[in-house]
Amino acid sequence: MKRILVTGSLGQIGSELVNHMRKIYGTDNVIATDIRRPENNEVVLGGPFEELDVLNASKMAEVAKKYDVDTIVHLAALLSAVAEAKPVLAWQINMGGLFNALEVARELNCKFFTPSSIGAFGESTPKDNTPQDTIQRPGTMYGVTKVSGELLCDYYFKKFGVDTRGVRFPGLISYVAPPGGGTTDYAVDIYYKALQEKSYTSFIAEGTYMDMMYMPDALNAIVTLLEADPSKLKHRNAFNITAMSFEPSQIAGEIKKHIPEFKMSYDVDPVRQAIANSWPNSIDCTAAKEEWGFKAQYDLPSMTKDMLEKLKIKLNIK
Ligand code: AKB
Repeated sequence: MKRILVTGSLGQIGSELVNHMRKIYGTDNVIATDIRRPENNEVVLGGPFEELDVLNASKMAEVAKKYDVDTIVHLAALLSAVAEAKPVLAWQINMGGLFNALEVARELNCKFFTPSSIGAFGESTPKDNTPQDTIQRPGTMYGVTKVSGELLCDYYFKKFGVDTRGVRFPGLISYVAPPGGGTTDYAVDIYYKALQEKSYTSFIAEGTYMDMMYMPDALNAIVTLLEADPSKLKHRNAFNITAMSFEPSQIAGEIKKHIPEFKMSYDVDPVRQAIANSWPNSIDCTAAKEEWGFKAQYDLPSMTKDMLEKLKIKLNIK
């Protein structure tokens, strides 16, 4: 990879991936794009940045040509809860943006990465140790766009030879940028509230298991998969990956080890709870391990320790 175009660079993943890739591939070789251009933002100021709405196909092609990119990381998408509230917009952005990005990749012969999600599974999917290849009949618009996206990326690989690769991300936890509109967001919010208020009201019910991953492991996974030897990839779109599976009282228990006065209560949001109920409890990532050496470093205790340390600094809490 010489030059990488990233869409949705100011979202939860992009805010960290762009800096991570700029360190690996060189500042000028990672072109960050987003629909907005905030002032005093590290991603905007730290290297090449272009304002880009992913629904503007000609502008996307123009930017890709201007920088002579050979890789596209397409991140711009609506998350599950927002997509359920705005299903038409979610279809337009998640599918329209992906289609435009794939077309640019086809025209310019680019390597391509886009994330799928545990949201690509549904009620009829086996819940525990969910296999790589299994039933995918999601009941949410987010899930519909994620399964369709996986199929579209496979199609572009088979039909046009575009080197498409993807993972099914679990809930991603980070202290840099908030996720904004997902079902797994409680597992990020809880750390902020634990430090700021010593209490948290969870919108996800006790006993609801979902897969999760700390952002450093997610960033490594993207780069490792993009660098993987294509001859080893039996699957492409998209690999199950996970680092841990927990339910709300377990993350609360882990936080209590650092903040003993921390209190957890519940006020369940029926929409997000229904989405969570339709997702796996835990997924099997054997294919990712075998085909490109996926490995996660962080578990719940080590992630919690790091999150609390980093957030204390960010929030200026003594
Ligand atoms: C969401 O909750 O929507 C995302 C996801 C698991 O895809 N974090």
